[in-house]
Amino acid sequence: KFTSPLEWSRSRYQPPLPKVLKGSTVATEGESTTCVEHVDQIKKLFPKSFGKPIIKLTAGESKVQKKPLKVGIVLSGGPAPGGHNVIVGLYRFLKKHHRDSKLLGFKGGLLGVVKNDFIEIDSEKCTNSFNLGGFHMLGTGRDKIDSEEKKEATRKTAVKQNLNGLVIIGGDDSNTNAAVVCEDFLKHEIPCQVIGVPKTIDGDLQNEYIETSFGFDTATKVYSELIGNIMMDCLSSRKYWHFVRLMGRSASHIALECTLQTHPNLLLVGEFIEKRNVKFIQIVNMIADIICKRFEKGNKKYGVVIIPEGLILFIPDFKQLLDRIDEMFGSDKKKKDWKSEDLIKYLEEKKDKESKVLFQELPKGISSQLLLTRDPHGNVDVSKIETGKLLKWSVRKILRKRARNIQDEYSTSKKYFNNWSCMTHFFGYEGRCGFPSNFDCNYCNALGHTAGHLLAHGKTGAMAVVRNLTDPVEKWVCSGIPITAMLNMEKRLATWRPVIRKTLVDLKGRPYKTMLRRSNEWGLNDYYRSLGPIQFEGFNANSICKTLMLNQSG
Ligand code: FBP
Repeated sequence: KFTSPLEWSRSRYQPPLPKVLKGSTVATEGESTTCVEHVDQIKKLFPKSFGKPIIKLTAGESKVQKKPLKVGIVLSGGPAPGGHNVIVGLYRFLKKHHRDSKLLGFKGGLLGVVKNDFIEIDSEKCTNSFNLGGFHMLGTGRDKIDSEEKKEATRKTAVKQNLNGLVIIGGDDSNTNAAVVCEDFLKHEIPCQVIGVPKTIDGDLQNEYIETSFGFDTATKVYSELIGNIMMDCLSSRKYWHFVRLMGRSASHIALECTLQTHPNLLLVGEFIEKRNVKFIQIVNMIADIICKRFEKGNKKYGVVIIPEGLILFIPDFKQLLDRIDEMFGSDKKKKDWKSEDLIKYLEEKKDKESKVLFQELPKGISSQLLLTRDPHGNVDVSKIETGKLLKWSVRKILRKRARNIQDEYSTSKKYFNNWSCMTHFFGYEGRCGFPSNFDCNYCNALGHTAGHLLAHGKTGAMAVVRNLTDPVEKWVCSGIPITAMLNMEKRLATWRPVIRKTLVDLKGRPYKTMLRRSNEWGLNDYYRSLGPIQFEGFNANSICKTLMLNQSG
């Protein structure tokens, strides 16, 4: 059952519950909601669920009938530490609500719901996965319920299983899908409520209602440990630069959090690059400058650069190229195997000389990665694009050019620039299934219970939300927020679709400004910080990521 002593010992950890969730609750309706933007379109697409009020849970005498509930749960999208605790939290709530309640776990993401493929969750499964990483109890997937056939199959599953509720644990795209399924159930009068749960290590599912998504805290702790280890190696061997690319799709939240934790020499922030319209060659020069400065001022041949996974989406020249690729994909939706020659022809047709030159100058490996098809939600598969390697290749070219301009054959700079050594790393999948931190264990357990309370109160189309997360768990506030309140229209694969708006790094926000204030001294000095592994006991066991602390302070 348990593969290591630590798994066994973690499974015994008992997350404290917020006071409000300990007994029976009252669900009060607050102010009604609208959406983030494009009100008319969203209203039209979600006529039944648009504009519902916020639901606040408070402790009190519940008027809810104690009848058994049959609920389905599904994990959707990329794994994030803590997912199992949402399932266990919900299971424990349901059993407490009525001992004949049942929880079905649909397998392999939303496709499991479409195919009516599930397991029944029991107390043994819960004990074996409580406080442990991974999504393997059910598996996950990136399928969407978008076509009429899939919607019909989903309705059939809900009716066949006699489900009172369906809980969808996912990121922005999966929760958008939860809103779509809810609307479809309401339209067809299927008596199955739909509740979403905010998951993603990326940290971009945060907004005026959601303080953070679960998984971000643990994933950034795992990456920070690895970065700290690399930094200590830097200080020891003093001969390599390390380019560390960190997961997080488009937003740079993960990279920013790990920078605040470990103090690398340079962080590239996608959102800044977009705002200032910084071209690719300028980024390369920026990195080369710091490499030269560290060598010339401190004889330092080493350093650490943090690169967000989605950087490429923000670089204006690459953005233009990627938009062209999307346009090309959209021009023939059936074609799957697009080749470099197709793109070059397309760019010639569009008279886009700049994108053509950029594409042709790229190393072969990278250009073919740009042509990989998009995920079912229309997202560029940035985890497969090796931006770190592209930057290493480009920086080396620039440094050699700089070396050629140094006349003195005996110059130490000339020798160093010609022989500059760099290692590239990609930390992504390493962080998605780690042992959840105490914070994520507690948060996910509370989210599971909150989802249960919302279902028991007959609510639908809401996301389970837990707030005041920097306070002691006892004081956390739990509610349900209509998912439609977070929607807007966005262009994906050349088509406008309703989606939850992702929150990118706010360049006026505290986390970014804190990093900016220190960036010069971190650049030239070695103020590296080594965090070590996640701690589950002792004074640091309940530490919370800096992004959340800074966002909530003041
Ligand atoms: P979610 O948004 O579904 O949580 O996924 C996040 C993520 O881990 C991204 O950071 C990454 O770009 C992507 O998943 C990788 O996807 P895949 O698992 O399909 O390779």
